[in-house]
Parts: sequence; C-alpha cells; structure tokens
Amino acid sequence: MSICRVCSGAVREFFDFGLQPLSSAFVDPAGVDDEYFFPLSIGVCQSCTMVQLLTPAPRGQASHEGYPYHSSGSRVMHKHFQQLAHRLLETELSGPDPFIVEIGYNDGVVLKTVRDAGVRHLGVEPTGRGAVRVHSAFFNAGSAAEILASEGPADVVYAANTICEVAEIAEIFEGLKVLLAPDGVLVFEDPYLGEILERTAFDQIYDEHFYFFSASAVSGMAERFGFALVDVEHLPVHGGQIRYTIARRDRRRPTQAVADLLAREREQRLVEPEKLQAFATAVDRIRDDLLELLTRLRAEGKRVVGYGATAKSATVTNYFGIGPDLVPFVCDSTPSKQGLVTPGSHIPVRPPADFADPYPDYALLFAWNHAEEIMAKERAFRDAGGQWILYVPEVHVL
Ligand code: DWN
Ligand code: ZN
Repeated sequence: MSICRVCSGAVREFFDFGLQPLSSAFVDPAGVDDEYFFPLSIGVCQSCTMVQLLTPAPRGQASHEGYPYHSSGSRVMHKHFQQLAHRLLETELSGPDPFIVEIGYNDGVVLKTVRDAGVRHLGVEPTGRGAVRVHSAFFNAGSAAEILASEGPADVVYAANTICEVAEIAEIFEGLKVLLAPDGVLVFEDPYLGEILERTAFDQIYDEHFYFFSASAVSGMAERFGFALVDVEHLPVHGGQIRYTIARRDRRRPTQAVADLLAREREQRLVEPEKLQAFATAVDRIRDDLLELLTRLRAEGKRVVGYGATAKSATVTNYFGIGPDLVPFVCDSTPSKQGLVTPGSHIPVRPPADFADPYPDYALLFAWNHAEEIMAKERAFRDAGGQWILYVPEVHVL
C-alpha cells in the first residue's frame, strides 16, 4: 500500500513490473554499468479511484535539456497540435488580448502556432528553450504568481502529455488558482486509462507516466481542488487519449460528453478488481506470446529488428527480458538516440536508413501508436516481403 497523491487514500497495487530503468535514459554503450533503476508498480486509490504509480521516479528527468523526445517527429502529431492551436484561437483565445500558457511545451508546435496568430503566449518548463517565449520553472503557485504579475491572468493553461507526469499534482492546481482568469480553463490531454485497460496498452506504464487518468478520477480531483471537469474529448493519438477541460467551480456548465463518459466508465466498472486482474493476466499473456514468437523466429534464423526506440519500449524490453540477442537493433529517427543503447535492455539504436540495409524479415513495432504513419512510410518493407510484429492489444503479425 502507498498513499494517494491526490486524496491521501490507500493505493492498492495491481501490477508490479519490478526494477525498471528511466525510459528516456538512453546510454552510451560504454556506460551501461552505471544505470539508475527504480521499482515500477501501479495501483488504484481505494478512495478516489485515481490509478497511479506506487513510487514516483525522480522529478525533472523529463525536463533536462537532452530529453530526447520531440513531438513533431511525427507528421500526425505535428498536425494534431496545430489543429488544437487553431481550435483554441477560434474559441478560448478569441476574446480581446488573450493569453495562453503551456506547461511542458516540448518543441512548441502549439505555442508557435498561436504566436504566428499574434496571441500572447508563454511556455513554462524548468529548462526553457526554443523559439517561443518561456518562463523557466516548474508550474506551481510560485511561478504562477510571477507570471500573473508580469503578464496578467491566463485564458488558457494547456498541457499535452505532461499533467499525468506530475506526481505532486496539487501544485498544478495551486498554480491554476493563482493564474487562471475567472473564466479561464485548463486544457490537458493524456493517455486514457479506459483504453490502456481495454487494449492492454501496458507499455504506457513507465517512469514518466505517474497518473493514468479516467474522467471520473479527474472529475473528483478537480472538485477536490475547487475546479470542475467541464468537457472531455476522445483523441485517437498515442493509442487513445482524453483531452480534459477544467474550469473554476460553477463557472461553466459541463457538456453532455462529460456526463456520457462518466456514465460509460460506471457501466464498464473501470477500476473494479476483476478488470484490473484481467489486465494483469493479459500483460503476462502478451509477454509469453511475444517471447515465444521471438525465440522461434531466432531459431528459424529470421532477422527481427525493432522500430521506434520509444519510452514505452523500456517497459516492454525490460519487463519481458528482450535484449539484443532477440532484437539486435532498433531503428529510430531521433538523432540524439542513435549510437546509444536502450535503457536497461541495451539494444543499439540506429538510424532508419539501417532498416532497409537490408530489410529484416520482421520488424517489432515499438512505436505501435504511430503504426499507420510508419507503415505508410515503410511500404517498401512490406513490398519486399517483410512483416510487422505488434503486441497491443495482443501479439499479432501483419
Ligand atoms: O508521453 C510521452 C510521449 C508523448 O512521448 C513521453 N513521456 C515520452 C514519449 O513517449 P514515447 O517515446 O513512447 O513516444 P512515441 O511518440 O511513441 O515515440 C516514437 C518514437 O519513434 C520516437 O523516438 C521517434 C520514433 N519514430 C520514428 O523513428 N519514425 C517515430 C515516427 C513517427 C517515425 O516515423
Ligand atoms: Zn485518492
């Protein structure tokens, strides 16, 4: 048991991945003896139903300058963020002299789009960088007060793939209390618990993802901190996410979409023990099936290469015990990952050009959330007789 970071209730574990490395800590092949590991296990709060890790990884890992993830490395994601920015410009940011703050703005697609529309904007991140205006800090009551003093209240505070990473989430709400305009909103998008459980997307569970949100847990959390969940939107990206809109209490009427999703979650009995037990069983079935397949292919002399050195793949390779003996290398378009080896599992990362040189018999698609985009880009692999191996929602070959 551990203590819930939202409500101080008891968190009951439902899956233990054992010791895991930090998912973005790609290592120089010479430095593999010096890696940091932490206990990765996930549980559900018996009081507020928030699903969360039992032990947070050290804070700030995802914020250092060398952080190797760039959201616009995917064409689909680039477009996704541009569309969101345009939508905000037409709605929340359409009043006089609007102001948007983005927490953890990554490579700044949203902020650059609003900047180009002449809208006041600010990125908040401990190691602020890039072509947008930034405030270098964690988002909390202190930094929110500084921003309020210099810029005035925010109409929108936005965050993608960030809020779920902040274990001390009360700090976010304390900052919102200070900075948000009376009718301002927090808009954030993160992986959806419902889809993680339904599709056995167990590899969304790694050091950087602390919370696994459902609409009901987010609604309860918002109320606890003096806010309300007023809108939800399903997003098809990253294997299924929800975009939540939070307003100050009693300022906005929640949409029908909120009522519908809350009702569906009740119907699905999302965090009931049987559901969580079924998830645990399904993860171990995927492990057995994938190891059986990879071992058989190796025995048959087939070449298997990994595709996408994702943060998610740290859980897959380390929990399953997949190393370079089964997957000799993984190709990835991120230059800062190339030449290094994957955290814990030590699979060399190589540029995508190596994928075709020559094509392997099978490609294990770690970046399954970008399947459509990657398979379209790598059509020639299929044409040459290559096959994709996927493991979500179960092991299958395409
Ligand atoms: O939440 C998070 C998500 C949004 O991004 C972070 N905590 C960390 C990161 O997680 P991830 O590494 O699992 O994200 P992706 O988007 O699944 O990573 C895709 C990887 O695949 C990247 O390293 C880039 C690579 N890639 C590629 O080699 N060719 C991606 C595409 C689209 C490609 O065509
Ligand atoms: Zn709780």
